[in-house]
Amino acid sequence: MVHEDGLDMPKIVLYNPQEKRKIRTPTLPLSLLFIGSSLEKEGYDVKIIDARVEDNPHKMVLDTLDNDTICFCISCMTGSPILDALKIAKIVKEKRDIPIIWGGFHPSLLPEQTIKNPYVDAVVKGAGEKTTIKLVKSIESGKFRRGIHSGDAEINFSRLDYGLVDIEILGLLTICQVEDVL
Ligand code: B12
Repeated sequence: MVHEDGLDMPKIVLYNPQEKRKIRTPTLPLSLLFIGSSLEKEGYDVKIIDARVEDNPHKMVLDTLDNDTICFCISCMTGSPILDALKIAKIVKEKRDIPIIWGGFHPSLLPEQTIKNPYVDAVVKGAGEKTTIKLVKSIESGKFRRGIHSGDAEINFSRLDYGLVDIEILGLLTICQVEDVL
């Protein structure tokens, strides 16, 4: 995207990770559409890659990353998406050393655990439309701070059954466990 003054707008790539099982009925990646829409309104060039439905999402990411890309954002649920999310985060870091921002249900549930991973530069805990803009602006001004950032609002955890059980007993992947797989 080219701005009216002729300069390329900073690009932000948003990624929805792949699940182990193939989804039968694709749904819209609502979380990223919300985040992407608010970034686009601020003038950023937003690319959403939904790995649940693409044949070769990692190649798409590599083809999309360029010198205008200032950060990579991942939305992640608990479970197998974490594995793909960490793989792509590693691939991105190896190609370009840009901040990787994680948000969505899993990072919001376990922010302290999530931020310990070297492929996580920032965790947004909760709703992210305004917070992502603040983070992106801090990257542009060189004031980006690694760590956990409170989102615009708490996510409604009232029906969040997985948050109430021990996920290790369930055998689900956690960010720290997956680190060893890579
Ligand atoms: C609607 C819904 C669905 C729909 C999806 C429709 C669609 N088009 O996407 C359907 C029925 C298909 C579905 C399926 C599943 N769902 Co569902 N779903 C929901 C529900 C009710 C709302 C989610 C939603 O779309 N919210 C609206 C969006 C805009 O909000 P959001 O996702 O929270 O995103 C905001 C923040 O999280 C944050 N954010 C999100 N991503 C990112 C990324 C970055 C970088 C940043 C900064 C911020 C950020 O900012 C966003 C905007 O404010 C939630 C429960 C709830 N209370 O929210 C469960 C929920 C998300 N689902 C859940 C699960 C488990 C699943 C399934 C795995 C179920 C299954 N066994 O198949 C599948 C997975 C599908 C997939 N991978 O996409 C769990 C996740 C638990 C967890 N710990 O991760 C939840 C929390 C339900 C629950 N109580 O257990 N789901």
